[in-house]
Amino acid sequence: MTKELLPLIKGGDYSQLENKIIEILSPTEPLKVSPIPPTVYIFLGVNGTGKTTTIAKLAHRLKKEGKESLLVAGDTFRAAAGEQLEEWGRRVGVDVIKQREGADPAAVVFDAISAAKARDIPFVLIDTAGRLHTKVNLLEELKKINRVIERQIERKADERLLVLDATIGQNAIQQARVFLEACDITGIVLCKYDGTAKGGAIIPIRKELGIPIKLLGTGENLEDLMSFDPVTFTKALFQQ
Ligand SMILES: Nc1nc2c(ncn2[C@@H]2O[C@H](COP(=O)(O)OP(=O)(O)OP(=O)(O)O)[C@@H](O)[C@H]2O)c(=O)[nH]1
Ligand SMILES: [Mg+2]
Repeated sequence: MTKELLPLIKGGDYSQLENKIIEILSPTEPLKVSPIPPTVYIFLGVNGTGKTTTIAKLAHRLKKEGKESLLVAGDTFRAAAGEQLEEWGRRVGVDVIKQREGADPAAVVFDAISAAKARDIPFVLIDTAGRLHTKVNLLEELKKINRVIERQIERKADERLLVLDATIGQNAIQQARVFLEACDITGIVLCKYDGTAKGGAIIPIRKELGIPIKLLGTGENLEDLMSFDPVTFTKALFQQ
């Protein structure tokens, strides 16, 4: 908890504390859409936070809005990762660009953006391998992927989303710092918000690093994705 909030907690002034937290978490920002297609989103984070599932949910949401997307299996590291994304692609009804296991993820991304341009697909959603924020070589790989994107669309990926698990504790800000440094994160997706964890760890991330929270993952199914609302989120923090 940040220094500013401590006296409010100690004093038991919860309504003021609630307002202060809402203020910290506001304003909300929707996902950016580029006027020059394709709009490119890349999903990053440590292992098992919900990156691949979130991509499927977002593709599903876009499809319901009548917008096509292309999924990119940028996780060439884990054997089953590409198949997992392909399976989601089948369920959502969108195409997946994938190469063999062990391929250079930057090359997969290059192919995918070229394909999206050629086929006029407005959204490209890039999955990446889960990586510990302490592994320098893996962070270097992310930088390379981002350079390829930047060369191909002549701007950075429109959203560089750090996917966090709501159960994350003290470690959250450190993780966010490292990914911010490596990829200039533009937003947070907080997954597994349907469990008991309330995700309070995102407060210092927003306050100290200024990274907005954009989406909440609320389950394992395609419909389980919500836009972030600071008031609802904060009120839930104070409920038993
Ligand atoms: N309850 C719940 N489970 C989720 C949510 N998002 C993802 N999961 C589950 O969490 C597990 C990991 O999700 P993935 O999407 O594979 O996570 P990932 O970040 O791609 O994992 P790696 O590729 O291994 O780094 C799966 O069992 C998902 O079903 C969520 O919002 N709520
Ligand atoms: Mg994954």
